[in-house]
Amino acid sequence: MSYESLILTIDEKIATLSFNRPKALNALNAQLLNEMAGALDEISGNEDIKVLILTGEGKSFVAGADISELARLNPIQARHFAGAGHRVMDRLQAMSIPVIAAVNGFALGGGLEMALSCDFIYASETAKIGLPEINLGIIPGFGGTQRLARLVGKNLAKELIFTGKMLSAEEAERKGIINKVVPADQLRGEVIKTARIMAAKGKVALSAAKQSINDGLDADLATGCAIEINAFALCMASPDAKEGTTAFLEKRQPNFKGSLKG
Ligand code: CO8
Repeated sequence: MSYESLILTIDEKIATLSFNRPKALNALNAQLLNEMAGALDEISGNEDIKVLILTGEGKSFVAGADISELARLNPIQARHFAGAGHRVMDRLQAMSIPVIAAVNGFALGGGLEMALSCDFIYASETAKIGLPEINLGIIPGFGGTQRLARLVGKNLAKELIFTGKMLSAEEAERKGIINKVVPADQLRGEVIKTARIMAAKGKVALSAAKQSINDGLDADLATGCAIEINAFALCMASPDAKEGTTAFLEKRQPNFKGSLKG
């Protein structure tokens, strides 16, 4: 499929989806969200893809929802738009493969909410993140009040959302929002290095680990551990468990070929 507001490239089991509205700092409009839903379908349907990277063209990751569109919405339309955004964020979070946000510049409002829906964030030293919706008289509407509070705790989330202030990448790293900060010209290389490490693992195990962590965090510890036990058993049903343990015993590198499609 071809997209207007996105660029999708696939290279050695790693897909990169790049937001491509650089003149509007990749602001999320209805068309981009629609295309995103289609692109996530395309990526999910491609069994060869083992890792997804999200990034942005130009000096921004995503500077938020498109304010010129937002300004025209009545409450019913706003509900639809927020719903469409939530569906994309939920979809990203539920992808069976790891998703890395490579934040190359501004990740504000809906842009930070997009990054928070990924599995983790790497960023360039020049990146700036925040939830500045309060400055527009609104609140985060694509999951920010929920995902940021779950990631950093309610008090820091409240401070960031109530003030709308931007954090530098280094500050966000110190606060546990970003995993790694690198010079801008090294961001792509660092993200690819980590993506390649993960792409060499078994798809079933990656998916089971992701689902256990995500589902377990929304549950009490006993339920989370029960989720893990079942996910572990599922891994043993995959040929990858046999391959991984055999490769170790034979002192060779494993070659994982397990599929989520059975
Ligand atoms: N929407 C639309 N256009 C934007 C946006 C945006 N979010 N951000 C930047 N642009 C446009 C600018 O209008 C400008 O366009 P033009 O060249 O035609 O004037 C162009 O991008 C370049 O921007 P700037 O000239 O402002 O660039 P600067 O480097 O000076 O500033 C900033 C960069 C600081 C990022 C600044 O552009 C800014 O503050 N942008 C808005 C950030 C923001 O408030 N984001 C939150 C948006 S609201 C949101 O995300 C809600 C999500 C939930 C929605 C729920 C649905 C109901």
